[in-house]
Amino acid sequence: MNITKQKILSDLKKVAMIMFTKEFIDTSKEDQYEIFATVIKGYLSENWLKKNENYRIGKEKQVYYFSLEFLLGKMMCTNIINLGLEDLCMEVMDELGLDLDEFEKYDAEPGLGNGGLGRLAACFLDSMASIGIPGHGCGIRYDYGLFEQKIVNGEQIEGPDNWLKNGFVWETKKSHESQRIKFYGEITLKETEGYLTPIHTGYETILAVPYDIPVVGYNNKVVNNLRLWKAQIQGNDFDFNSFNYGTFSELDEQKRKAEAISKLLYPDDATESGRLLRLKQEYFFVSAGLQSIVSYNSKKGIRPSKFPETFNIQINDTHPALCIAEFMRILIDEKKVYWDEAWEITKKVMSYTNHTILTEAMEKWEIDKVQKLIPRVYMIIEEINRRFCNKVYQKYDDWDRVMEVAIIKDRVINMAHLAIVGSHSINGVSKLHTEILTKKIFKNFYELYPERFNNKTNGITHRRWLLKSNKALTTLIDDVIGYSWKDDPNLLEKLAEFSQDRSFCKKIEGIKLENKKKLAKFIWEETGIEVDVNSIFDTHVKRMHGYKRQLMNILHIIYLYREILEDKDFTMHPKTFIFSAKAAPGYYLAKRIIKLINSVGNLVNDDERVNKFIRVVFIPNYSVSKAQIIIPGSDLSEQISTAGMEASGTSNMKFMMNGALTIGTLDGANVEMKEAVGEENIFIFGLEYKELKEIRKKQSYDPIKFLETNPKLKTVVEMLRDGTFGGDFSSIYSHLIDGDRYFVLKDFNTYLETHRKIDKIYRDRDKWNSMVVKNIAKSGYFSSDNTIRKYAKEIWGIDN
Ligand code: 26Y
Repeated sequence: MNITKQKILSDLKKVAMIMFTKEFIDTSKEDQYEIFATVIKGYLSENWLKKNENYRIGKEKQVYYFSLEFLLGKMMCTNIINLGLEDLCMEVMDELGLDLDEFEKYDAEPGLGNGGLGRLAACFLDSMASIGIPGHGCGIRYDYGLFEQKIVNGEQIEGPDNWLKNGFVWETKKSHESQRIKFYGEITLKETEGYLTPIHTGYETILAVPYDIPVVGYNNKVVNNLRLWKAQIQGNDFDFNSFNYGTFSELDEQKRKAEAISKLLYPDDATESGRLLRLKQEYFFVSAGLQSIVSYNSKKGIRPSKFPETFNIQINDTHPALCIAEFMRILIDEKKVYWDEAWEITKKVMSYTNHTILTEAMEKWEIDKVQKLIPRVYMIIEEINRRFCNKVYQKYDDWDRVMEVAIIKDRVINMAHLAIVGSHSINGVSKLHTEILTKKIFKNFYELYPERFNNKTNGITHRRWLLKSNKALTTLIDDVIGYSWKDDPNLLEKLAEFSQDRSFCKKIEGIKLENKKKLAKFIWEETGIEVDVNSIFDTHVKRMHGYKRQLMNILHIIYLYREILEDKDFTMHPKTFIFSAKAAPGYYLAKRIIKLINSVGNLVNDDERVNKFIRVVFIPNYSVSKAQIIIPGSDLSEQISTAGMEASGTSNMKFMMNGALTIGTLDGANVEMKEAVGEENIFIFGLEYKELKEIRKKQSYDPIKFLETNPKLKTVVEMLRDGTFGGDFSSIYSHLIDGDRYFVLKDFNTYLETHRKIDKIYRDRDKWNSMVVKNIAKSGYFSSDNTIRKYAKEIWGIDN
């Protein structure tokens, strides 16, 4: 299809007529957005259909990325960029006197994820399409995404994220491909023709209705699919024959119950609460996805034995780990495959990615719940466990060892164990994280199956995080090294030779300043706080969690506050501390830290003696679209997690790509960032994983004793309970004193020193700029295209 300016203009006219029986220019802004987005959707649909047809022929091996979360962010602009229509759309907008940025405000934002894991899934979809791998997402179409955060009196208040309220242009409902999901009931086994056939009675059926979202590849005509399932009552239309008020209200109740499954995203990112509705969600989308994949392949005449050559399923953390058992159920019960063969097929098809080592985030389900909700699947899990335990026993002749790896123990199913036993590949998301998995968390499994474990360091898509969110930088890079880096971000390396080129560095500095101005304006609009664009924008954005140590950052700010007030000769380059973070609604400490940040902010920002040096802002309701403004406008990226606790981190890579320098611990992918840029171009501090391990082993960390030798820090900590900040922060105080597993105080001094060093270097702007350029140059390594190529080659057996 040849798309020209004229064509777009005439399509806008046509679609306006069809949708609103009006001339385009006579419609409202919101309607104009909808018309425009619909026209764009029309342009990608041809390739979407074509790609689907290609897939139907069964030529290429398919990948299905199963994830409970896809944190997509707005899609209009990235679709335009990937379709190669950016310049043309700009021209059209100019001609019509309109503004794309204004249109973008109306673009719904699917925030269907908590944080890193969900955003990674979205980056992976973009990369799979862009490098031409037939990879599709499978998830849930939540009516409500991650809660909307309001800050009232400095505290987080959660509200619903009704992202679908004005509809979602990019999705297409595919009712005819709905699947039936069975919950509850009883199983009896009957032997017929040599098979043990389970008879399932008394079950409830929920209908899973798919909504497809196109995933557009970059300039390559590929459009993959993200399929999100919505839960509905079966036979959505009421049966009017049996209509009477009694059954009507019963039906109403049933409808409400059924739809509850896809009603909302659970807002916990690291504490597993074992809620039944979440288990329902997990089985719901796993079963819907697998049934549709299998029925589709069966229709094409592909036998189960060929499944491993036809498709792979990547399990995003354990949330979809029921895939293992559900796939076995389909193979054995529906496709009549014998257990042993089914098991081999399952292992070849499935692979599992682990995203966290925090014990409280490890999914465990009580067998009573699972047995009741999905009785047949439970039987299969039990059988998988029985066979596996027997094998391990044969190998070690030691039941203690067996119990260490058992899938079921103490009447609880360990989902990670199920995922490992049923997969041919288990990967961590950074070098350090994978090392911790093999040496510690899954040590016993690593001994059993060393060949299954591998590392795949995370990545980010430069299309959203640079092309879309930092146009000025994109254009400058084009001018200096040409365009090819857009297809191959590794070529950003070419920028390294300009790191000593003063005029280039000044241009980089100028772009940063412009982005800081945009961010300053945004901060003003969001918070009413005025910030100085010549100050260092020091940014800490991510979920609020103890291990991410926002607390260390705010303690540092309190420390500076005191120094400024007490030391007449105090001086520093002014700094603006920027925070944005949502806390899980039930995570008390995290919520208190939000309150503390806001309270300290009030004190600091209102005090003229202090605010000439430092200011503190908390931007409410962090989201992908906000990150796209905050990250390009930042100078310094805070990646200060307790070593060993952040599996990878991905915002660290986004900041790097946008020319912010990193202050960070040797944790997650920071380790590899340091390797890539060299230790002189990143500010690394703090205790290392192995050192912390020693301290834990010897139990040699005593915060109270530690504070005795650090009087200044002690005063800062005391301020948490002396009323300085208005509220009661004694819970934070107690947390720090009672053995704090995140070692905030222990790392404080080196953190402070590192900030001092940063202050010095920033004053030598040429040096700073040159470090920035080196970071941008090395950031291509962290492109998710690289990551996905490795998944494809080493896990999915696809050579691209
Ligand atoms: C079980 C449930 C409560 C749960 C829900 C969400 C548990 C964990 C999560 C999310 C985990 C997560 O986002 N992990 C992050 O994954 C990123 C992508 O791999 C990593 O970069 C990041 O370090 C890790 O914390």
